[in-house]
Order: sequence, then C-alpha cells, then structure tokens
Amino acid sequence: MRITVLAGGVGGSRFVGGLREEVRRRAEAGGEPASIDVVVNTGDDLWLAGVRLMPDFDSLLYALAGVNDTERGWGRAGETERVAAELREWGVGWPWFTLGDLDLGTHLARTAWLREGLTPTEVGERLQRRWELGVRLRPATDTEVDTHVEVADPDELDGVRSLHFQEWWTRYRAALPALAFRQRNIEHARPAPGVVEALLGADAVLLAPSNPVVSIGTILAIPGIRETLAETHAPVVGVSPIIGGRVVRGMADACLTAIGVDTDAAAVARHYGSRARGGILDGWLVDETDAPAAASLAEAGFATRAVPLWMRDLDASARLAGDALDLAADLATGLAAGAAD
Ligand code: FO1
Repeated sequence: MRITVLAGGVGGSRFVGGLREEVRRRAEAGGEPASIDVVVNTGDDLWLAGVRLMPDFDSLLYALAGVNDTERGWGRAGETERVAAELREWGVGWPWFTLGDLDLGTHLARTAWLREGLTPTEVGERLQRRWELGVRLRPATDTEVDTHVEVADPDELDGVRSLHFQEWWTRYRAALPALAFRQRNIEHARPAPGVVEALLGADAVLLAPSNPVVSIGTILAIPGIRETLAETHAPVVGVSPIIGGRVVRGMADACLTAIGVDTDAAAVARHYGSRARGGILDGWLVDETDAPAAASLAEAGFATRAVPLWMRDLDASARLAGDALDLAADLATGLAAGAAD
C-alpha cells in the first residue's frame, strides 16, 4: 500500500510521525505493509547568511530522526548558538532568527551540495540518508518559490511592503495584517521529480493538519499539483488544522483571515473544496467538538468524520493517522462516499 502526504513543518511532523507509527503497528498486526511519501512545503525556504534554509523539510527531517528540539518545535535538540552570536556581532543574517550550530551543519551541507549542482530533491535524498526515517521526504518543487507577505506600510510608495514569510512569522509573529501572500516565481515552478508519480501511484493521499494557506496552500499553488490531485484514483482525505474555532498551533488564523476564510474546520474544508465539485477533498476529519459541522459538510460532498484531533502524544497521533487511513479505505470501497459517519 502506498500513502502520500502533503505536509508543512511542525503540524506535519507530528502527523507524519503518527502515520509512521500506525503503519508500523498495522504491519506488525499482520496488516498490509505501507510506504509513505511526504510532499513537503518549500514556501518557507530562504537564503540567510549565505546558506539555504528549508525549515519545513528540516522540521520533518529532525522530528522523524528523533533529533529535534521538541520544546521550540524547530531546530535541533541539544543545540548551541556560538556561531549565531558571532553572526550577530558581524551583523550577518537576522538577529531575531537563530541559526544554531548543529542546524548550521545542515544548512552548510545543503548549500555545499547545491553549489555542486545538486537539486533540492537530490540534497534532500542525501540529508535523509543519514537516518532511517521510514518515510521518503520530497520537496514539493525544486524551484525556489519563497513566500512573501505583503503588509501595509504608509512609508512605501504604493503603501505596501513585501516581507519574506520568515520575517513576518518570526520577527513580527504574524501580527502585521497580511494583505496578500505571494510565492515568487511559482508560475514557473513544477512539481519536483517523483511528486506527481507519488500522488498518482498512491492508494491514499492525506493532507496533514498544516497551515492551509502558507503550507498546504503553497504546495497546491505549484502548477500541476491540483490537476494531479483531481486525476489520482486515490481518495484524498484532509485533517482539520482547526479545533473548535481555534488553530491547534502556529498562527494559521492570521493567514486564514488574510485570505478571507473563517478560522473554522468547515470553512477550511470548503476552502480546499470537495473533489465532487472541482476541489481536492473526498474526506475531511474534524474534532469531536466540531461534529455538528459534519452533516452540512456531507451535503457539500465531503465525507466527514468527527474524531479526536489533538495529537498530544505519539499514541494520539497514530490513532488520528489510523482514522484518516480508515476514511480513505472506506471511500475507496464506496462505504463512505459523501456519507457522514
Ligand atoms: N522560528 C522562530 O520563531 N524563531 C527562530 O529564530 C527560528 C529559527 C529557525 C531556524 C531554522 C529553521 O529551519 C527554522 C527556524 N524557525 C524559527 C522556525 C520556522 O520559522 C518554522 O519552522 C516555519 O518556517 C514556520 O512554519
């Protein structure tokens, strides 16, 4: 069985970790073994201090390798910041954006390989070869499509200033109202090698509970991705990143507001659209607190189930991943076509 997941960084890491655990448990219990491909958002990526950062890829890499800083939710465990202190003294990089010493090892290796002519996909293969992740991480595209955020600025000529997403996110904590999100160059981007094949060849495509705008949204904006999701025979099942009207973590509400979508489990599903009506979703998982939304979503063509969405630990994440796989399986056998359970 082949499972392909669209994911961002932090929410994606927990969900993919749970999926890996659930697939292992089902195989151990005599179930069908499954492979997992993860199509990773590259819109958060940036050049900083002369090195190429790929934050969502690195969050998944470190979390699945078990070397991530679980407190901060990004970067490496046991990190030190001697080089970062020197960079601040030299005025290189961003003083509000910490490049830890171990993390810099990753960025230097990546940048060295990129300068040798490797693509981000080939660099990703080399990075994940160091640990047995049990899944295959795939940058969504090999084209640089860094997300920029347009904010109001009276000092600017047209009253708009464009910030790199990472500055908006880490320096301003998404507190500056975003007028628009722009992925530079995305019209020229193409899915990275292996991504279309991973979506067409999947038995289930899952959308992790990542930021619907700047993570999942950026992947969907790559020309060819939406068309491939419309074409795949695999059921497409998403997990709501919103529970009871509140984001689970991160600042997805600031992003949703910016594009006029309510911070609500049903609104996000409608934003993605049901495949029956030209969107991408066949199924949608909401938290039990949002069960009342299930009936209206079913009428709109989303096979909706209310299950515990909080990924408080590996067991909860594994159960959630299992619920997503079960909904996909029921959709594949016609047991859940549009029906609300
Ligand atoms: N997030 C912060 O809030 N502050 C930081 O200083 C910071 C540094 C950093 C360095 C490397 C990296 O890969 C990620 C880093 N992040 C930091 C997290 C980053 O903003 C997030 O991983 C995502 O890009 C947001 O979805």
